[in-house]
Amino acid sequence: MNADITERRKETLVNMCDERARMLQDQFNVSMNHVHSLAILVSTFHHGKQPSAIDQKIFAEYTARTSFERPLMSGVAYALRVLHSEREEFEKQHGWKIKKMETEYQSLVKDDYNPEKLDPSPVQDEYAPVIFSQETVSHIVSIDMMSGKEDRENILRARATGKGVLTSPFHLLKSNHLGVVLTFAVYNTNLPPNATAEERIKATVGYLGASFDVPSLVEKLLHQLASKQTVVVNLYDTTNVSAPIRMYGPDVAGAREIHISYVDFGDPTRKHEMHCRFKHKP
Ligand code: WA2
Repeated sequence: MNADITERRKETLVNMCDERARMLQDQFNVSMNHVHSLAILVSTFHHGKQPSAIDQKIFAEYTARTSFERPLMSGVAYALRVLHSEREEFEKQHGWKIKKMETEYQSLVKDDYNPEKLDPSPVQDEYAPVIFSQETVSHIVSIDMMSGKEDRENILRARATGKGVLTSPFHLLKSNHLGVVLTFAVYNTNLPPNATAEERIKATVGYLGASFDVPSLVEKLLHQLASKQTVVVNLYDTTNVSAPIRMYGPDVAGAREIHISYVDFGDPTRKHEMHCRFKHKP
């Protein structure tokens, strides 16, 4: 009898956790597909048209009006690939300098954060300054995305693979939350699926990226399910099995009776898990 109740309770937890993990995964997947199609939009109407049909105003309007298609993204932006030999001309044309990303966590969350005050990017072989942004992430315009460790790794992996790639969780600019960035490379030709990494790198013209502010967007998603009184949900990046990173939820170290549901965010090099437990003992 008692065993029966325990068994049913366990089954309920499994179902609730799997449902939440699946919802998060599906919303991420549709958001990712839409970011991919934005990369193709920029390729077609910015790089594929002379003169370009996209400027900051059009990009901001289009991305705001289509934000419902990307429920898990807090903002999208486009960074252009600029070689060092092109830097001077690029800066003159845009009327601003390519800036270095400020990665000191404290300076990112302080209230007087102001991209105008950032230092110019030091000399590099190439840069990835943001030229178009959704209004929600306008603070990253003019920043060299290759000057941030996580963004840089994502850019290099995205352009070599042609796939959508995800960073590890890190502190996003102007946010006190952990987040992840999703990046798609934009190429100057329609590359075949079997193109080599060198062919891809050579054809790269820019990077379309989206930021996923994990705590606020997962909270919003789970809120829609009206069962927050019952179940405690945590999301972890478990790419490094011996050092999981808690991306969402309270510190529940040593909690018993948890159920683990796997979440696939579409980048096979990253692993994520949702851990669920009941709030109250039986
Ligand atoms: N977007 C928003 N906030 C951030 C961030 C980012 N990266 N990096 C740190 N905080 C334009 O991959 C190219 C977006 C990077 C794309």
